[in-house]
Amino acid sequence: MRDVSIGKSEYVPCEKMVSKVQNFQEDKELFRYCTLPEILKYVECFTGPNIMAMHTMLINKPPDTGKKTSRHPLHQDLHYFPFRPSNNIVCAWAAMEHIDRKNGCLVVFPGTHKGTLKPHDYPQWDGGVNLMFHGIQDYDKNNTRVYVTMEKGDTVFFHPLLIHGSGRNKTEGFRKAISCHFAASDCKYIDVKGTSQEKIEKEIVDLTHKFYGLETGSLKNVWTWKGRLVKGERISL
Ligand SMILES: O=C(O)CCC(=O)C(=O)O
Repeated sequence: MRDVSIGKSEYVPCEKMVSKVQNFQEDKELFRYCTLPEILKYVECFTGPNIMAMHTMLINKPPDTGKKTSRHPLHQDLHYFPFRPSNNIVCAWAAMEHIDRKNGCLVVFPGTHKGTLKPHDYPQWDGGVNLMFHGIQDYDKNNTRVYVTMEKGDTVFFHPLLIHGSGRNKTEGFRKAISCHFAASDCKYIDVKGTSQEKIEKEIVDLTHKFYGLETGSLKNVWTWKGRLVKGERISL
């Protein structure tokens, strides 16, 4: 993915052009992150012994160009997932360098994982919004915010209903993090038709066709294709 602020410029393969690598399940070295025993021992507390790596990301948040497009709007990751229960899904997000408010750390609303999935849409930001960066409009503005300062290698594990996002990168460097969303392999797929996830289903199905040439037809088929077993037995995902 490229930041929307440089989306139309000529592509030169370098760090500056790639703001995010998604779906690295076929990259041996990057995917090693999702199999590390140091990570899986905590993941297992949420998923139990049968673990699928469902969604992988290497995030290279670029220096903000002044348009504030490096921000990630407040959202709940469950918005993108067609499987449940949410309590058996967890994200492991690891800092690849020192990360604080200057280079756009995670910001989280503690306790919001006990709520429900809220409607998401593209925020109305003047400078533009990155592809698939849906956000929540009706969050409680009085909620406590925690800015998660982290050192290289620090990892946070969080629930897919937790409201979170990240701020602008005000430095000249590229803020790097790696993450994987894990789920218990006996989670069940749900049909998102008629729910607040219907719009993101169409967007993801269309992008999967555009980028990978795959005719998936549903969010369920996208995730069946992306998911990889990392421990135990593959049951229903
Ligand atoms: O790394 C970030 O800045 C936030 C990433 C995130 O929340 C996401 O991709 O869901």
